[in-house]
Amino acid sequence: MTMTDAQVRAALQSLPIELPSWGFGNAGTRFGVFPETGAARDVFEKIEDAALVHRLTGACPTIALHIPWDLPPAGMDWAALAAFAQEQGIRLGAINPNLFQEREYMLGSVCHPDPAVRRKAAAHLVECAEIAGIVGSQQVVVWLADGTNYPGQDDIRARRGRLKETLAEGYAALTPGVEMLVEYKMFEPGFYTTDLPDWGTAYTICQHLGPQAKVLVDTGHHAQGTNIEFIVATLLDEKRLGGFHFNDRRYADDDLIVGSANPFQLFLIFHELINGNDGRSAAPVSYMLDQSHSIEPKVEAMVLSVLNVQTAYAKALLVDRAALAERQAAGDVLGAHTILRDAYETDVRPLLAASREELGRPADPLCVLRGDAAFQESRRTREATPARAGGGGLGS
Ligand code: AFD
Ligand code: MN
Ligand code: MN
Repeated sequence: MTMTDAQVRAALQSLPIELPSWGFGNAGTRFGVFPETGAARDVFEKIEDAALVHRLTGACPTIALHIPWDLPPAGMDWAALAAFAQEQGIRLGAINPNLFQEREYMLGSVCHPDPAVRRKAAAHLVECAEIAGIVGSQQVVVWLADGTNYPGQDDIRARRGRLKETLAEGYAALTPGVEMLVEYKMFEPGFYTTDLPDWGTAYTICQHLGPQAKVLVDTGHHAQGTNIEFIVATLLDEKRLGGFHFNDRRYADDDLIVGSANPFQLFLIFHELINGNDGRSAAPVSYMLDQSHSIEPKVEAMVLSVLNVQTAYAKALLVDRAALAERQAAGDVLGAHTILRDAYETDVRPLLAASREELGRPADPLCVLRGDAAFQESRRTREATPARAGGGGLGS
């Protein structure tokens, strides 16, 4: 017995997918930036582009901000920027501190051997917690570039002690109900150690911090071949899964369009999110994109990413869970496996199109965007006009 199309559409329409402000700007790779005509240049244009993706898909009501890249310009307060976002039809989402770009952070931020640098990092975490409280964000997402490049460079356990102590200062500043999502990453820019390299270290740090701390799973942050859906099931079981930064990868943290390289893994992740919840919808955690589009048209890449997430989710909703449980209990290895495969092989595009039309959105948002002369004109107009002030630093 599987869910009806109407039930699947309702579940799809209840899965908000947060967009990353930094995915709309010209970021590129460490080998160069290939600027896109009309790409967002300031926080206002990032909000405008995210709102366009939401209008086209009906699935993206919030935009994650990166501080200081997305600070309101001088003279504008957070309430005014939040109001600008509301006028565009979306809201401000997760707040992402930047503890990796300033000169002082060369040897780390919260784990740095110099207490003065740790104090600077702690102050930034507190600032971001306060911003989240002001704009009504539900999450502060902490990713650290902290690590070392050589054996002996620093004391591994001492760094862990600094990590706990300094993160706790940011955690203490959280508004009740706001979560600190602790994001791990196997390596980069640290190539000998990373102070938060895997789900286990992130989980234990969350235990030290408290109940408002949960683990953020970035799908590009694992060793080749890691069973990410197993990590998801485990963290769900421990009630410490905070959410996702979705992207896809071939080799490392490639930040490619989610579902573009390994759509089956994305389906299996959603299968565990449904299995670990009520069997009829994915667990209520944060679903965010975290991608960097260096050669892809940015708005189009975001729309395709949203569609890929929804495709995987719709297929996972179609798994016949009763039959699966029965085959599993019977030890029918391939019978159980085939039930998952059947759901995965289902063409859900008609169902997704119907869901979008039910929301008054285009059945094929990519086709609409590609053919939208007004959108292309808006890119040229942007190019011909000065950016509004706002934000600062690389990636802004
Ligand atoms: C980089 C990091 C990490 C972080 C993101 C936004 O690898 O994924 O979440 O920047 O700060 O991709
Ligand atoms: Mn991330
Ligand atoms: Mn990353």
